[in-house]
Amino acid sequence: ENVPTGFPKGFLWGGATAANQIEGAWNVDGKGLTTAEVVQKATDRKNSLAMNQVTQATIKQAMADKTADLYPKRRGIDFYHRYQSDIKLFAEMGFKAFRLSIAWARIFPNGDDAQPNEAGLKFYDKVFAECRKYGIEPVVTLSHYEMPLALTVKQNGWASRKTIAAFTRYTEVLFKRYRGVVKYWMTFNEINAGTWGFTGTGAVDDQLTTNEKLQLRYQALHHQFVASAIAVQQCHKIDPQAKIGCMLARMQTYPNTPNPVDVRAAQVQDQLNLFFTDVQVRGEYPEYMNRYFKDHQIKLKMAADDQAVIKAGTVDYLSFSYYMSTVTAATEQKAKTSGNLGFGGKNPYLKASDWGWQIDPVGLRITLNEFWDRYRIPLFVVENGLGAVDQVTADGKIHDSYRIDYLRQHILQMKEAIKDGVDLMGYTMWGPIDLISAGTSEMSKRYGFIYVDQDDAGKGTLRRIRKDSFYWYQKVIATNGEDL
Ligand code: P53
Repeated sequence: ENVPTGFPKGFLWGGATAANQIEGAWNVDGKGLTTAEVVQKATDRKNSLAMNQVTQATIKQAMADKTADLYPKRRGIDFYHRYQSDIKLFAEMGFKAFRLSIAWARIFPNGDDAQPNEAGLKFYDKVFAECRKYGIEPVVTLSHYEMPLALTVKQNGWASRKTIAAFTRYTEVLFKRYRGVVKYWMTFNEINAGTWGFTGTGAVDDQLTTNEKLQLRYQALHHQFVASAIAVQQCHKIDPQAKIGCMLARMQTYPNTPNPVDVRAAQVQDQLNLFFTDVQVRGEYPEYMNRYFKDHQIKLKMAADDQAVIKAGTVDYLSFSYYMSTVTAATEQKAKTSGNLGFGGKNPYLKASDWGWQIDPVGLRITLNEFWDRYRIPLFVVENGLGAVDQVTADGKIHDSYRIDYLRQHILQMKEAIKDGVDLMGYTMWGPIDLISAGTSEMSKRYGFIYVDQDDAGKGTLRRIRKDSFYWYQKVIATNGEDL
């Protein structure tokens, strides 16, 4: 009788987005340019990292360009002007939660301005009020794959320790302004993406060797850990009712064969992923990373009290994205996935999306169980979904049964995990409304329940259309996950 039967009451069903992928309005109301807005659309759908690893030279070029033509994250889907009708559509689906991020550069255009930009704050005031109107809980990411570009130009973003102070000034403004308004926060989106060289870390590598890049990125990440821990403490102090989490891109991996050397390789791969939550949940650098740092000639510079700060700033809940799983082998695998991130081997038991992301619903149950065993704090799936090409049919509709299948399978496995005893707070699927892809900056990689009429070149009416999955998710929420 101690086995739960399904999703708990108050489960946070909803959807997740990021400022730079939806807002547009990149140069209005005092907003500064962000690191996301200097990234061009990927020329190769299956290699997104290349585009996201910008250099000081590509930044210069982008800054000289005052149009959004080549930079899709400058235009988004015009949420900035359409937030009322978009949130209304979320409410129509019955959303209990809407995850969004605040664009740091709307609040501090240069990152280190003397005063916050009131017009930027006003925008989020309105968005949160709109959510509240429908009883939708805003779940807010403080920094989602972007930061004020000026900080990157001036001090190479998170590579500089000075960025900690800039960030914590920003977060203090937010916690004070939204005390009692925002109950759920998270610090850095997919903090581990810092090792992939995503611009979100702000770290720009021109001609560095592999180990030099790792050195720079892990140092930048150390600064982010400290900044995150300070933000956690600020949040608790300013609004004791609020909860604040970390956010990991979970990369569930399996050994390529039962050969112990493969099993060990998978374990190491897993540690490199769990390192981030180990620091942010347990409040300590794990020993296994000392060895990794030594092997890669990485030497982290830490201030005397950094470790104490990290220890005092552990998170209230663990949120993560889950899209796929990978396979790890001790020796270089021949069968690579064609995934756009280029990591991990092919799993013969799984199918992949058109972007090479291997679809693995059971992996979500495994991940949830592992997290719960390891950390024993509430878990929150804040991203999961299928990027696919959608067709508008002659009847003006979008019959996205493949998306419904993907989501249904994953929700079923979450339910199993809850029955396994996992404490799961909610599920905000990724991209409830079509948006600009983080990895490739394509519009045609669509995740939404709501179709947006815009193509990769930015052409289209921006009209919103409910897909089949819209009505399906509405029913899922109405039945608290019973009718799938
Ligand atoms: P896109 C890679 C692997 C896992 C999550 O991604 C990732 C990425 C980035 O490509 O990013 C998260 O748009 C991210 C979102 C992003 C979403 O997953 O590349 O937090 O901003 O849009 C999906 O298909």
